Amino acid sequence: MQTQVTTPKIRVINPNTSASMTDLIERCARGVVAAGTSVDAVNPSMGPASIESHYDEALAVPGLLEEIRRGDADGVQGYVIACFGDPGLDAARELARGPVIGIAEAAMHTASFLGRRFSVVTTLDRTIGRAEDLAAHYGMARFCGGYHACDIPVLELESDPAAQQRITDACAAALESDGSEVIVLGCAGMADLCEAISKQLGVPVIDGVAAATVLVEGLVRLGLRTSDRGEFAHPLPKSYSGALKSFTIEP
Ligand code: 5HY
Repeated sequence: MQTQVTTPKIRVINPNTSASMTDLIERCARGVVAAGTSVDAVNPSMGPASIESHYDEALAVPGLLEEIRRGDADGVQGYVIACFGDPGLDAARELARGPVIGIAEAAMHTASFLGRRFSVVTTLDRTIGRAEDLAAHYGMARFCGGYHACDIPVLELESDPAAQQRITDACAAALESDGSEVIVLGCAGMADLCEAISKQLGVPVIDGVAAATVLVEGLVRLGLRTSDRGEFAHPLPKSYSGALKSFTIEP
């Protein structure tokens, strides 16, 4: 029997530095947790404005890890990494005291419970390789019928008045071409669209922010956290130098 935690304190980290996207993510996360769960969303002060390349992703990780350290100091019990590339997920698991879930892994696992096959609809074509690699890494590739881009850069999701329609059209085309039954939205910036698209297309549409938030809430309620044994044990004491000096792991 696990210890039940009655008031989970969850933090959703948007690893890009777009404060308006963080607000959207926080609204969506708050909309799905149980009464009594505290959830907030933050973004690092350093790093890329959006994440849509391997370069962006690598440079988003130090800021993300800084937020994990800050969260642990604030008494946060569980974390969501709210970017569909799940950047820094393994490192965050080593560092954080509580469980950490990425939105891609949460969305893909959730979709696999709801149909034989899901389709991923993401922003730019160049991010598809990362989604494919993650699906393979998570053992989810066999559930995935295809990966599709709607050709809208991350930061234009908010400003392009045609974005919702274009994403909906891409989802409809994906269901058709893949013979799939479920849609996974491939960007945290699409978090507010899943209900409308689901209503319009008549299939489950998964937003990873909502899925990861309720999954981590469940783990915290169960008193479960990342195992300290083996691969995800706390990083070994080590000094870091130069711009990364503050990342030194003290003995
Ligand atoms: C995301 N980029 O969820 C990803 C998604 C993408 O800044 N937040 C970002 O487009 O690959």
